[in-house]
Amino acid sequence: MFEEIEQDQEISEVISRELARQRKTVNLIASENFTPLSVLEAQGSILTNKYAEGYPGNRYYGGCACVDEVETLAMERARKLFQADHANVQPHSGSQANMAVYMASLKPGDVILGQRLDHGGHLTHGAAVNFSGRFFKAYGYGVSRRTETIDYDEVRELARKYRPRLIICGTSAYSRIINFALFREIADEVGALLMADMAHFAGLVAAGVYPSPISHVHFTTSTTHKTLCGPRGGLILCTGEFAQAVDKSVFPGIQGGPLMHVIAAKAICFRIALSDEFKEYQKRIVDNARALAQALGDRGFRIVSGGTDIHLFLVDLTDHGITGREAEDTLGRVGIVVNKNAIPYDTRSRSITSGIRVGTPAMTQRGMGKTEMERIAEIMATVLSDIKNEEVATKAARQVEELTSDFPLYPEL
Ligand code: DSN
Repeated sequence: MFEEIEQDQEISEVISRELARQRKTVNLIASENFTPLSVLEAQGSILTNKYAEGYPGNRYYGGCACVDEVETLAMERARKLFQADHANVQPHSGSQANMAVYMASLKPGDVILGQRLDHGGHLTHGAAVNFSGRFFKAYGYGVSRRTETIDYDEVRELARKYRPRLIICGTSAYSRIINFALFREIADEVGALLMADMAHFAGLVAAGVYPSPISHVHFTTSTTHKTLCGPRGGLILCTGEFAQAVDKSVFPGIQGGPLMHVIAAKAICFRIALSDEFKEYQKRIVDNARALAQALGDRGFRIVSGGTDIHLFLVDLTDHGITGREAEDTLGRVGIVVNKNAIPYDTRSRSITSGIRVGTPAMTQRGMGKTEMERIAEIMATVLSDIKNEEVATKAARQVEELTSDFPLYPEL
């Protein structure tokens, strides 16, 4: 139809360069992953052409028989995977999943209590710059200065003081297991509803290597592209009593037509996540995170809270006299990709920070194990201990290239 103009050299050239970048770099961004080809194919499929506002069997458009099957499969698989009463697979993102739960359970101006962003929480858990902090009266709990783990006494104290309608647990930069039962006890004491945001560790939950929040909370939200390694998107799980409210909140509350190509890709990812291979993969992610944290610790880097139970950890660079931004830039130049991240009680701004966040889902997906974690730690430590040394950087870049070439990425592409 548009044969001439369809050949978009500019964009295809950039995509090729991005594929080369992904192949050649050590990706330690904790929230990123390499999705299987079957997921990529579904996302690029003709399902993108279909409007399907509504839910299976109850749409506002004709011609929905096939997409109804797709969405029903995705919902069934999500429920089975996480042992949940109800699944809504339509949220376009984790942020929209959270918004939908808030709209289902709160009125504007209601009080919410979530983990502070600068203590490992998430923007949508009540940050002042986010809708969650603007539409609702948000209070934040943090981690203890001594242990750098959630201070449950503070959570209880704040809950008693502010009587939130909704308490939010779940994190994006916190490496320890969350005590969902204790959160529920606190929520029940003050008559609050409880939501867990498992966007980061959903894959670990699916594999049974992290406790499931499902039986403790009223709502669970997630993304599908982090440890779950599916398409970019969101997911809501809830108890039966909130099923209708959540569905109405997603559509027509905050979204229009669902992205059926993405929902198909979510269904594929949930099926993969039910497999034994996936469980093994999730275990290896955590083993690798522990190995990498240990190896960096052995080389003099302070790991926030002293280690990790999950797929990520924070490194405090204060003693090395460098900022998170400098570390991100320096490592980036040698092909190791991380993000600067605030550490608890950070004295630097969010755009500078005193730490970096390090995660292992992506490199574990490429087949790397403990030996490679040692090599990566050695390269990182050498580079970060001498950030201005060009010779060190050149040698490190060569080592990264050698390492990544041993673990081919998307050879079919
Ligand atoms: N941007 C995600 C992360 O990197 O953790 C959270 O939304």
